[in-house]
Amino acid sequence: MRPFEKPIYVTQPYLPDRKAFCRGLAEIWDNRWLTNNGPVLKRFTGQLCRYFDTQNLSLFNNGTLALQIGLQAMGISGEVITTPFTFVATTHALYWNKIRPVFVDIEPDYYTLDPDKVEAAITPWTTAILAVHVYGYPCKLAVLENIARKHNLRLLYDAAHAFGVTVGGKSIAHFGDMSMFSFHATKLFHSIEGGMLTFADPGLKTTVDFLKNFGFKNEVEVVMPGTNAKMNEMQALMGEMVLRCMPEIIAKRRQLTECYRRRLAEIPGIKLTPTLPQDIAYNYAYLPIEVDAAEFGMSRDELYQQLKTYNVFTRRYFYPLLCDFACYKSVSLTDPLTTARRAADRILTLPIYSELALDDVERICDIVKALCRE
Ligand code: T4K
Repeated sequence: MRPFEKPIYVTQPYLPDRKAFCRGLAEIWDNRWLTNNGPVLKRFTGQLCRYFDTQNLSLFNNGTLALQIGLQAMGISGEVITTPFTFVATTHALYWNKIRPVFVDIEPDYYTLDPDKVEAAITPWTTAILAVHVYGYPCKLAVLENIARKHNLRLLYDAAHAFGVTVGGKSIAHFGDMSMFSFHATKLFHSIEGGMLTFADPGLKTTVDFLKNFGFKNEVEVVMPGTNAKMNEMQALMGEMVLRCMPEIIAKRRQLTECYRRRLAEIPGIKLTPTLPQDIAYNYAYLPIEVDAAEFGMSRDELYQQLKTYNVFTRRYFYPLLCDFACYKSVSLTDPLTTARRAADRILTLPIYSELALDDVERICDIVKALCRE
């Protein structure tokens, strides 16, 4: 097998037509309005309100600050039950709010928070659950909702990966008290950098909007110690141009995913996630596979290294577990996190992005197959 001529990364940002983007830039030049709630941002916000069928949303310069501000706006404190199997920003957002993360295990099919473990981890200090729709796979929404209601906890979702996902025909943004979406360049939907909060309580809008703009109510009144987390006009322009292409982006990713799943199913030691329930419209954000070293004949880490020699740059999202990072090692664990550890040691996320050719996917699968030493 020959290596790829050019590197194949785990992802590449979708780029809209350059001429069309330049026309949009010309409009920004003409406006001479670059940030601070400019006309493009207002237009983009309106488009997202229609896309998500809600007025209860606010845009940010990135997802991490959106989550930090969301937690602050909701007044979350004490302990929050969360997953260790996610990107580090999920827990950072808790820490920046002086909230103690309580890591509990994930379920083995889609790697989202295990509701059975959540209930056991509730203490008198627990105020909320922060679950992650990891890889865009919806959490166990109804069960988490019931637990949250029963114990009077707030329910927040890190939906960084879940743009475009619907459950029962309803956007994933409509579940729980609040959801955060990341619009980072590596996401299937992006605005270069960016983020969004959606929330059930319309009363939160004023607070989150104050918090992202220094707490300014008007030129002379600052009503809370806010920060600067505003989305600018260039980000909003990229966002609105990518938004128009979402149906094609998702359709292409679906095609690539189907090809991967068909080809990888025949390789011993490669485990794919189960087919999603019918009521979920997935966004094909990531392509995680589990590598069983004994069956495949090579560990996940060996496969990751071997693929690099073919110019294929996969990622071990999410390894190490957050609780194993130096800055979170002191967090005491009450759960052995068995499934999360297993996932962190075995999962590899394969390249997926809309410009990836089907032939390239076939070739990546050929390489994986050739590396298998069952
Ligand atoms: N919660 C969750 C669950 C998240 O996954 C994230 C972010 C957040 C919260 C926080 O949201 P943001 O504040 O970021 O909006 C990337 C992203 O930077 C990060 O946004 C993302 N999750 C995370 C899963 O992945 P890295 O360190 O893996 O990115 P990097 O630079 O290694 O990029 C990955 C690959 O993408 C590169 O190998 C090449 C390709 N790439 C990347 C960029 C930036 C390009 O081809 N072009 C590009 O412009 O974190």
